[in-house]
Amino acid sequence: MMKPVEDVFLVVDVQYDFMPGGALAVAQGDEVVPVINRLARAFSHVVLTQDWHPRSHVSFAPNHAGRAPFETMTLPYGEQVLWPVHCVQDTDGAALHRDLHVPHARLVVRKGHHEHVDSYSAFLEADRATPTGLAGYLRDVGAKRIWLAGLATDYCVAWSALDARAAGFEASVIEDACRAIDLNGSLDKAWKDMQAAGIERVRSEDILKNIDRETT
Ligand code: VGL
Ligand code: ZN
Repeated sequence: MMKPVEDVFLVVDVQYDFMPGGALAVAQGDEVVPVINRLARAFSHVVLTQDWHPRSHVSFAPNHAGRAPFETMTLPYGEQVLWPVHCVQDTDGAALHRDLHVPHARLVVRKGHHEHVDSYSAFLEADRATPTGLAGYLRDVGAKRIWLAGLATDYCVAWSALDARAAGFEASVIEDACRAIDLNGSLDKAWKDMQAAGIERVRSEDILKNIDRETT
């Protein structure tokens, strides 16, 4: 058997709807793309995620009469932010950015596909009970530390990092390879929660200083 690769780079939701001009635009979201491309060359094992909702998805504000985007609503599994319609399955907005170049990515995890449950996390849906299968996959391949980047820092990246820790992995978030939505203090809260969970906060140069010399 091949020696397991213990470090896995998890690239979260680098999709057009989260880019400037997209349906749920994250400010400067496009700036993560070249940083992630450089980082990806430092990792032999890369996993991508894609937010991937049916048009009838419970997280979409227009699917609730009288509700507006960015309001919150109580659902059977808890509080849910209502978002603009975004990342609808098989639409251009759900596609990965064409300048994302990670040819060696092994797995794309699509999440948020259940009509009645959202999933910020790449590991566990918002009911906090339904697994995506990613934890099992990562355990199976011998992963120990998950390095995270992408969009958005305070939602899908943070929830994925917290769930990586909860599943028993070490986790490091590469802050300059992420951008945030920052809704009602969500970014501050996300960093506090991540710090409390023992998630490491790093910068891309700390990873790249050892590698770029060899690969560029
Ligand atoms: C995300 C809100 C709704 C994200 C996805 O990728 O952070 N945020 N769906
Ligand atoms: Zn979504």
